[in-house]
Amino acid sequence: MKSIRLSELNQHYGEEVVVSGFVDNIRNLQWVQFLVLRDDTSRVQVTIEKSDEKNQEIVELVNSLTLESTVKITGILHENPKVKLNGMEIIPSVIEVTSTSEEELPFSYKDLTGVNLDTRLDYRFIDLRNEKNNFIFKIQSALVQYMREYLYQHDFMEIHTPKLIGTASESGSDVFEVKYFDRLAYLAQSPQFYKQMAMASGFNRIFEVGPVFRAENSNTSRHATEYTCFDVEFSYIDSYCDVMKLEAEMLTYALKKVNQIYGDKIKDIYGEELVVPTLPFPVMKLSDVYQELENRYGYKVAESEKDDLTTEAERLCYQLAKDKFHHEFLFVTHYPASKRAFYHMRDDDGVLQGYDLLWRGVEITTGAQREHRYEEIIKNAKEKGLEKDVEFYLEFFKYGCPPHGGFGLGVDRLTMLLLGISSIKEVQFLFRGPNRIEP
Ligand code: AMO
Repeated sequence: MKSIRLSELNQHYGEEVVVSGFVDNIRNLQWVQFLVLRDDTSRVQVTIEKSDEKNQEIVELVNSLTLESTVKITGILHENPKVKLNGMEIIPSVIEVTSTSEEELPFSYKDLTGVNLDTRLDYRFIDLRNEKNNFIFKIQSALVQYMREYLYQHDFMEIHTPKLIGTASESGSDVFEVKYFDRLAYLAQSPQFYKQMAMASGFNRIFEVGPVFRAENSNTSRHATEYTCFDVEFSYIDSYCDVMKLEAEMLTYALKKVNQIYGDKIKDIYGEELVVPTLPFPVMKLSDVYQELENRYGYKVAESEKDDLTTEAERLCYQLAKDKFHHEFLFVTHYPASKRAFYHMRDDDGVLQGYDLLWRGVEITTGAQREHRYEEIIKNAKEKGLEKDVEFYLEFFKYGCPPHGGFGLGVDRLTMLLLGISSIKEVQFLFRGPNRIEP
């Protein structure tokens, strides 16, 4: 017999069932033993009458069983309203130990107060047994599932681009080198060039969800050296506004779905209200953002810093978005071209055709219409002194390439903001940062 998932037990009252999971708790009383079994979906009580002759073997086994061992249990499932845990219990006929846990865990994962984050990350597999931590990944999975679903519905296809690359993809400085036989290779900082290559290949509408690598020595709460990027690229757009529109619609679709399924749980477990955004998302020019931040909140920065959003300005943008637009998202446009990647298109007046998207005061996306005209892209690359490094990329534009654009959305940051978790370390399955590449 196959094990039944614990959340599905309520369809099997009165039947013999087989269940498998971790030993979550044992209460050994004078006349009875209660064992609580846990799988990834729920928990169930297993009740063993000590006085029953035929239970002697099971009683002895439970006497020596350690918490967090795994077991497979066969028994009859009874509906029993007196049992606090889901109103049911299993009366076992067989308990088979499938793995034995050591008695002392490195820490008690059920109550993590006071447990050092580094210790938790060292034993992440224990830390993730905590219900709240485990749940992060269910929600992240749903979020990505529904973003994908939106794109599939709009005729996008998923591609997989290489992560081992011969030349640095965006800028030389933030790239990890790897030894590649008798030469050097690099870990891709972004699928940027390859998603644009897909446009030159006539693919028209693509996306990719994959790892990207950044050799940034920054120890902030929202930077990792490896993270998951949700990258989208599509052709025959008229302007970067088409890109912003698609992204806003995709996010709204996914957040609405996640809210339907998990909204209450997110509020219960993380205390965070999921506000499904309204369309369209508000848009502001960078210079107007600084003007409003000064007018409304007295926030001033030196002119020389106004070519990008400072971390504090980003943070204040949450307040601004709420006060001005009753929204949590804000698109910021009109960044100076000098500060942005060479592949972003500029209009005839040199205005950059790209944007950042902020949610709850944190940048989650960079997007743009790309420069697809061969002469122009060469000019832009030369201006940044990159024409040699990106020679292979420039070829993509020589033989016809549709106008196109796209964006890259940080999945880890998105998860963090959705659940109101303050550090990226807690939402990555395994955090990677300047001081951590283990386990
Ligand atoms: P960008 O470099 O802005 O753009 O990255 C896109 C998004 O990825 C997230 N992000 C990070 N998340 C965690 N740790 C980091 N170190 C980190 N760096 C960035 C952010 C960011 O908005 N090629 C362009 C995208 C495009 O134009 O399509 C790019 O990679 O959420």
